[in-house]
Amino acid sequence: MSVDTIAAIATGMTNSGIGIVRISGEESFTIIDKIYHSKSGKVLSQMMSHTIHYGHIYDGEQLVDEVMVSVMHAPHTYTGEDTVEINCHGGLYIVQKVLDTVLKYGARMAEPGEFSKRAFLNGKMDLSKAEAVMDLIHAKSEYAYQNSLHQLQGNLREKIKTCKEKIIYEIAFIESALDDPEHIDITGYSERLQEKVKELQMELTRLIASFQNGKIIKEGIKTVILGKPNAGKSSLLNVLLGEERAIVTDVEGTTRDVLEESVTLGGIKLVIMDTAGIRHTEDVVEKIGVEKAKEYAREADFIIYVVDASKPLDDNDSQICRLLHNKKSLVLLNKSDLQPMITKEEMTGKTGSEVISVSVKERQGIEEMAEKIQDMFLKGEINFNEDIMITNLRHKNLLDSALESLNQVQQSIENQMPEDFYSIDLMSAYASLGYIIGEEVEDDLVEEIFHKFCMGK
Ligand SMILES: Nc1nc2c(ncn2[C@@H]2O[C@H](COP(=O)(O)OP(=O)(O)OP(=O)(O)O)[C@@H](O)[C@H]2O)c(=O)[nH]1
Ligand SMILES: [Mg+2]
Repeated sequence: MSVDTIAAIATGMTNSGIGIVRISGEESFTIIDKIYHSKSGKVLSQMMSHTIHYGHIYDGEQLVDEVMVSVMHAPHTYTGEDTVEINCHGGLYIVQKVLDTVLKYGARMAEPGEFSKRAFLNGKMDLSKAEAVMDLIHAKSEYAYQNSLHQLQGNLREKIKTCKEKIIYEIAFIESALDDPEHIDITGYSERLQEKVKELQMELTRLIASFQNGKIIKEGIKTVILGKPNAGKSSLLNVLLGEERAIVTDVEGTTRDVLEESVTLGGIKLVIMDTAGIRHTEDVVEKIGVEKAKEYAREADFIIYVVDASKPLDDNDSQICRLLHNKKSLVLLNKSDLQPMITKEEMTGKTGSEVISVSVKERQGIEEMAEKIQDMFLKGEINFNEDIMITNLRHKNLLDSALESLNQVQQSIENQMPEDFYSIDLMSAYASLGYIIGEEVEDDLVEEIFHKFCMGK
């Protein structure tokens, strides 16, 4: 393991009130002592752990910045190593200057995620926790935030560990029974094992099933707004975003391209796409827009079909209805502030979807829409304190293979195979689960996971 001292900018890459340069490793204090000066002549390496000190950073004779420096001694730090954090003025240029100074006096530039990788390697957190840190940073909705926060507290790890303990107990039993048949009686064992494996299978199946919610919570729902020209699609996008993102006019065919934005609605993230109004047209540019809209609709997780309820339905609507086929969708009967020409029943009949009446212009019905979407996508109530949700594809794949191995165990029991067959598959289920929390993970996987981290984390 490399024990050199690393440094990076831990705050964002924009100008802000303060910026933080983080240093971790054995040389952290040697480096800070060379560049930190205070009027009282403090030497930071002599200071108590978890204290913060006012002073200046110098590169030789040259003043770099006025700073506050946090001093944290190993092992009670994020990385488990000696750590120094320099809080400087938040201009990007200044923060970079401070970092350059730290590098000049002996630190090495950290790779993305290297602080967290060290935390993992020093046993400060397991792999699922490290991944939760990353998810937490990227969380864009309340649900995503809550879920990663709970994963960070280790509830996934606890669950996996319990499953692993149950498995290893059985493996140990089989092995010792085979070693010592005179003292350990194995008759009737396979029935007992069958029950225990069944419980584990149920447990894993539940976790795997949570991935659907988990994925939606983390990545958002790919949502396409469809409708005829002038139905109010772009107006809807703007209302959801709370800003005039898309051009809205009463000219049919205003939107030509696909506009993509993320919004959070009722705690769920929607990656929402406003499209060109669908109609038959000879206009070359508009035609391309209409084709694009259809293409995006085919790839969507969810379609919001906006209908101008003040106008009768026509052939173009029939075309849109065909695009809704086999898709999760919601129909908005828009412009409910005007005289209606279409009823809810009519639309339900045509689309088989839920229909709600709204007026985007007067912001009526948007709440109801948010609630509907939540009902449609999140199965049941989510209780973050009790439920564990899988949001990470790597975890899901490993759970799948653990479950597959347990299915094999059941198969072997049914086929009345000898006991040592059971332990082979139990062992691979055990290993798959271990990979989730980062036991027995090859170095390159660790490398790959931590590379997804931000700089300075
Ligand atoms: N009365 C009324 N007018 C609305 C409502 N929603 C949108 N409009 C108006 O309908 C017109 C068209 O709105 P847009 O949002 O541009 O419609 P669009 O579906 O994006 O149209 P294209 O981009 O041309 O496909 C604008 O004049 C809006 O102000 C509503 O709820 N009530
Ligand atoms: Mg539009």
